[in-house]
Amino acid sequence: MNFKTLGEFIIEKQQDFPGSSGDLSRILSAIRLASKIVSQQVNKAGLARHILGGAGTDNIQGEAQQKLDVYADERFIEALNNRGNVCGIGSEENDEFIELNKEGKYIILMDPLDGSSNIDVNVSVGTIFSVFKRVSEVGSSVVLKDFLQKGTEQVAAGYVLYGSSTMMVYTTGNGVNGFTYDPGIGVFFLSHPDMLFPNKNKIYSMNEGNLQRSSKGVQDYINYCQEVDKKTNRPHTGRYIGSLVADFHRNLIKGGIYIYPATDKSPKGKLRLLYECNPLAFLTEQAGGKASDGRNRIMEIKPTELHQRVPYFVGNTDMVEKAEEFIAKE
Ligand code: AHM
Ligand code: MG
Repeated sequence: MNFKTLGEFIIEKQQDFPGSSGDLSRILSAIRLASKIVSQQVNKAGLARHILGGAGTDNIQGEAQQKLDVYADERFIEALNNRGNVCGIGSEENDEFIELNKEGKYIILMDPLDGSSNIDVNVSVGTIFSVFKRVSEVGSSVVLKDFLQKGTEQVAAGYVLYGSSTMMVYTTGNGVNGFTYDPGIGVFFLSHPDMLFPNKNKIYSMNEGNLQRSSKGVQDYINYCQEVDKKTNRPHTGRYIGSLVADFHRNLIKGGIYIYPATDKSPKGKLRLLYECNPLAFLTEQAGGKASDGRNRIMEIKPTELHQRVPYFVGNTDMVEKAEEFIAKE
């Protein structure tokens, strides 16, 4: 077993940049702390009835019921606010961005609990986060353009997967590293150093219930995944949990592509560019993969609104390029 902890790893990496303010390290530590608190709640969700189901009602003791995604949102905001170096947070849970410390240099974009509809059925969920430097002046109020930066400007991104183990996987632009949580002692250990998509085109993940509602290119690509061809090791294996972090994490380890295309019901796709697609795109590129909207690199899309949606194709480079080929032909 590797006994390097996430805390040690963060400090070690900070030392690679002499003179660094340590702000980014403090942000990563805040995320680590909030994720431990959320992990504990996720694990007892089946017992703690007040965190299941819909928010907005009172429980039997007259306490306001709180959905776990609202709970997670609050814990991450509190933890990040406490470090004092974050000036604003955009979250999938909040309509508007939130201003924190005017003196802070960093912006956070996050989906505090992605796939939360899976909580009630005991399926893995995740937190996704992305860190940017503000573009407005330090000391002033944050403005929308601080949040609407291209994914290429990310300084760090990652996810926490609350699965059979809790894991935190992140990048600061120097590769991807994964840490597994030991709840007995409350510590994340480096378990997956230097993660890369394996050179195996193995899995495709899409909600195939949407196939008839998708474009011809997507339909043709899924047909291609299902075709029998010994030479290219097809058919690919179909796996879809419906929880983005879990689907993404499995594909990162085993090799695969995750697709959420535009459909006639959701013409811009379902997933959010800022909270879900950009952070996983940064991780993907750092792990040797590719992230696209079917035609363009995700990280080069200039966002125009906070909750913008985008079609998403992410995973092994070969597989994403093959999907793009079919889309280019439609
Ligand atoms: P959410 O942010 O409201 O939780 O929605 C995102 C989730 C992803 O985790 C998952 O991949 C996708 O929605 C599943 O959508 P669908 O049920 O349409 O397949
Ligand atoms: Mg989400």
